[in-house]
Amino acid sequence: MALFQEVSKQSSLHPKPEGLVLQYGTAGFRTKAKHLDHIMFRMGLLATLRSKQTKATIGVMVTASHNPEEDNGVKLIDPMGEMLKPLWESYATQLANAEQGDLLPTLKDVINKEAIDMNQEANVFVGKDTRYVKNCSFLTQKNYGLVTTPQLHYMVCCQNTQGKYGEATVEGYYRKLSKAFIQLTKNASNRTDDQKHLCVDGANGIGALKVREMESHLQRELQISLFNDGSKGKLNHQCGADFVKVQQKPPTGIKVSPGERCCSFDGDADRIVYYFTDSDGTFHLLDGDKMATLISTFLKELLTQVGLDLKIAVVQTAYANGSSTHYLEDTMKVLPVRCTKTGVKHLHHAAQEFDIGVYFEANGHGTVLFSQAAEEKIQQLLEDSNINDKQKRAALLLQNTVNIINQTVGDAISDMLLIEAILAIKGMTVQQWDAIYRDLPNRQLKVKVSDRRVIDTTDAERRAVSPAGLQEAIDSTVKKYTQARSFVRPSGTEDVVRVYTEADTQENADALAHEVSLAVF
Ligand code: NG1
Ligand code: ZN
Repeated sequence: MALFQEVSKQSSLHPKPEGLVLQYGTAGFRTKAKHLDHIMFRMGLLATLRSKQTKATIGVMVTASHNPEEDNGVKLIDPMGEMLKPLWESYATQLANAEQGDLLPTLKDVINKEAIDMNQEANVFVGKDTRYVKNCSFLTQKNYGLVTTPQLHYMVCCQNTQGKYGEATVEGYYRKLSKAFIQLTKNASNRTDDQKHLCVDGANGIGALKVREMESHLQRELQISLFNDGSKGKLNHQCGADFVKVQQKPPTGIKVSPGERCCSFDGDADRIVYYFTDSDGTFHLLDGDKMATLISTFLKELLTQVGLDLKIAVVQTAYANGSSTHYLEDTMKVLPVRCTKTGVKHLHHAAQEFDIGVYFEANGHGTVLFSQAAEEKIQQLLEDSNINDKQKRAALLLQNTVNIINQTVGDAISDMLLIEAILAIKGMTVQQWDAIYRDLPNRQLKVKVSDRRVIDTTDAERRAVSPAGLQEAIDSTVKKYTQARSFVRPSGTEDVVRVYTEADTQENADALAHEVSLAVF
């Protein structure tokens, strides 16, 4: 078939470096950009097949998120804007690692297994963050150019739901979110300019460009001072959400006064963390756990006000600060609080089991999912002429909250607008939000080992089952400390083992992390 001959010819222009083996991990393929030419080409092919098979639009996002500027990556987005189905992740890995001569048989194998009709039309949306891409030859279909990862997820979902979720354009995205934001903030009385002001660290990435684009839609209800906007600094270097979360300090390149409310995006703007520094110089981080707490509290209060019996839950990972889990389970009683493996797809999946599922990784990646039934009940309530004014106001707040949220994936811009709106409506300062509970001091470390895959875990990654003796060593070390907890797991995106610890003091969390690292090594 001429088509296959053409594929074979084109693919030889994008040769796979000999011996290079890559895996489609939690966030697609990610490695040094110079090794990705063949991957980009092959993922273009796979996206086309996935589109033919699902008879829907598929997304291809070129990004390496919070990784250093030299890295790049690519991931596919499934029809509802969600992560690629696991079986197709394995096809992606097979295709990526096929030697030149095996490429066509591997493609044909996927076509046969999935009974793909090759005459079916394919539709692929492509987007990229600000990283340099040497070869764009695979970008043959609808190319959105520079977009944040969540914007592309959003547009894929809009396209496949015939516009029910919104318009499949970046402008449409700004209009939907900003309209909801303006509606929500109308419920906040007498906001001062200080309350409307927010410092944003754009990580020198795509989020900075997109926040600038969006600003005019916000009618000065949010006034942003943008730092690390990409004009000088390097992407993610000493800045961005990952740096702030892991280093527990403000990014470089940001000038703020004590107490000022700040947030940092990551390189592709699907994560966000908040923070401030108080007058004695102490740094306060408000991470994904604090956001999940604020959002779930807000939603629970609204549900109580309207009298809707919807089941709300919070989904976290092992990295969630113990204080947050304790607060949610024991004080707030948002039940249940679920713990899943690291990686958004696991959290997303667990959150889908509830009427309202609030999911956040501690690192600031998260969103809220509303079941169709939940959205319908909110809509019915708004149409109900028997509800009183207070209920009506709460129902409208719920509806606009649904509209401000990007339910396809964690989204720094959408989460920022939601948090800003909640703080405004509740008349809450960032300090009051921070004081809801106090984080246990914690530490995250990376350990380089010769083969990280020898570590296997269970119980949502909270316990190691191999190598033999490792978990026992961790348990006996943890016992020496107060309020302590620790786990280790192989990273899905870097060639390292991650160590996490919590304890009563920072010194103890650090000392425990050091001891556990030695046990891993
Ligand atoms: P790994 O490298 O598997 O720990 C990291 C983050 C995840 C997730 C992915 C995808 C931590 C500890 N891990 O995964 O939460 O965001 O990257 O980007 O933050
Ligand atoms: Zn990211």
